[in-house]
Amino acid sequence: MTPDALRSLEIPGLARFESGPGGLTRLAVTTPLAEAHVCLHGGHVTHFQPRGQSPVLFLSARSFFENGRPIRGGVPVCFPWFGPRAGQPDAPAHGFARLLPWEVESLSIDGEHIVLAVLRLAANDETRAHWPHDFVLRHHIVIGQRLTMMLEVENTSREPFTYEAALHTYLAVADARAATITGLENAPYRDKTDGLQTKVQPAEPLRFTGETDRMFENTRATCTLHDSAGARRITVEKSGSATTVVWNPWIEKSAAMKDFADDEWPRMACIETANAGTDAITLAPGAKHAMRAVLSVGK
Ligand code: TA6
Repeated sequence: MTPDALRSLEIPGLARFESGPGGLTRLAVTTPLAEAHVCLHGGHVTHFQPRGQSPVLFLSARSFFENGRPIRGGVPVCFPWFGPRAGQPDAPAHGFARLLPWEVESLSIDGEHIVLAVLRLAANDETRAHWPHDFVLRHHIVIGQRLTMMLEVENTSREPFTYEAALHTYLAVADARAATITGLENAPYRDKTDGLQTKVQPAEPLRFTGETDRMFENTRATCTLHDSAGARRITVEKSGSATTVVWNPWIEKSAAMKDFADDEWPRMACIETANAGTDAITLAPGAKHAMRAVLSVGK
């Protein structure tokens, strides 16, 4: 989109487009309710901070901000596959949606100072080279005291397609070693740190005691991250999502990631809202599917 087209969408004093890290264009929202940044690269929410709170999303100090590379932190949009692509080790992890520039379809504010930005990614020659289907993604981002993200997938092909998707949310915590996650008690999961073996979360909160990478399929529960060291809770409610992924890279994996500082892992925890694995979605021609995550902060 041209700078003039973006400027015409701005809401004076509340929502504007600016050059962010790496010169990537981002929407900067500052209202009485919250601050937020949304990078057009990847349709990527990189910052959300309700008034009176510290930032809710973790963003690595080492993140790349380059076309073609994922941003480390915030809420990466994973589509049309999750994780490594089956049978194609050279394919970009988590799909191509987070690597491409998105358009701004609309930007508005309501009477309660809640901002709605709708970002759009449609199939093009680059995406078709990876994945031979026509689609439109719309990312509805609602910025108020809470952050609501709704990822809508539309099949504009003439044939059905099956996809995986995730809002790969990196939450900011004061110390992951002292944090717990409730909402997943007794739920089965596939343990990515142990050959994707199926295990069951005990009837107790999930704690981080090492690299943690758990894919809870067929779960629609609200999860709450209890950040005891930060004296706050972050709740992730969801709809239209059957998979929840919980991830912390811990020490060794952090050291192996160029876009992640070695000492950052205690300050983040991913609670990802997804449809992946056996929860992959098949869309008929012309059909749409919406997946929503709502982040809220409490004491
Ligand atoms: O969601 C967990 C996960 O699949 C981990 O296995 C780890 O790979 C993480 O995503 C980050 O993936 P990325 O491709 O962004 O480095």
